[in-house]
Amino acid sequence: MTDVTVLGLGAMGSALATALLDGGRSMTVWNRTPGRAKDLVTRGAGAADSVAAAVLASPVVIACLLDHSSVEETLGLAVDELRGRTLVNVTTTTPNEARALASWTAEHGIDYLDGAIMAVPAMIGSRAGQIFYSGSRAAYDALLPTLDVWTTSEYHGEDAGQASLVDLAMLSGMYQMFTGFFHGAAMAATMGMSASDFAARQAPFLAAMTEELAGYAKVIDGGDYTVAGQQSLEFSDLSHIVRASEEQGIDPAPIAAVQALISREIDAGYGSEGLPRVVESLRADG
Ligand code: FVH
Repeated sequence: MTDVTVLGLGAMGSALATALLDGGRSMTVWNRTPGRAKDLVTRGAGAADSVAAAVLASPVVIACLLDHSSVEETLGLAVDELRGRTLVNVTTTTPNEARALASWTAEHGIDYLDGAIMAVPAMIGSRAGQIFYSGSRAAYDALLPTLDVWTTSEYHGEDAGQASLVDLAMLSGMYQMFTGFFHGAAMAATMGMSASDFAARQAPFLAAMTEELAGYAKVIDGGDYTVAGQQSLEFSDLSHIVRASEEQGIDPAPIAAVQALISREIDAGYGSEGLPRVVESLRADG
């Protein structure tokens, strides 16, 4: 028997396994395509040639595969062997996919903890990243010393979907920021400005604008978008940015999507209310 089993030795799975070995855990590993365990085996890990054998080797099984379907496919190969064990699934899934796995594992007597990794492989083994967890509180509490080997851990409740929800909500903000930069760089390029020159301007500006988020959050949590001192939706009309993008021959899609949310609230009669009211437009659409 070993302390933990790791299913999946891709870029992230390998980093997680390596950190656990560095942290003194004994380990059994499995990967769909053989041949990815060499370095880990050299360092003392056991390599199983089937999912079932890998699961039987440890009381705790960690799945770091590609997506929900790969997890379902892999776990389906060792349902009986998983019974009575703890499964920590750190594969990226949606909240409902995590909840479906929690239901499935409950039916099969498996203790389930879902994890969402807010880190790249290079950050594993340092305090630079975060991994959010949700699902079995007992499993989280029992495994925390092991989970902390990877990076900082944060528990978000018994609803197995919560960790993924926080993760994907934060990633949504990040990718929309990136897309805003890409759009701005495309506009600036039409005047001959390089993306690097644009980034040198945009990065400090965006960093400064993140100071606004706490104020917007306070209004949203308070639910009163008429609070004085806010930038109104009417003042936030962005149609001139949309037109400027089109005039320069750049697809305005990202900024047009923002303008559509603002226009929806203005058309509904809330033009004098604050910009954060866009949240209500999104909730209405949700
Ligand atoms: N890499 C990153 O920076 C991100 C950071 C945030 C979290 N993600 C998530 O971590 C999961 C694994 O990501 P990864 O980067 O390790 O991905 P790959 O290197 O492509 O490895 C994928 C492993 O999954 C195995 N696999 C794929 N499909 C199946 C399947 N149908 N059955 C069994 N295993 C499968 C694959 O095996 P193989 O291709 O070597 O045979 C790899 O072991 C992921 O959810 C990210 O969103 C990483």
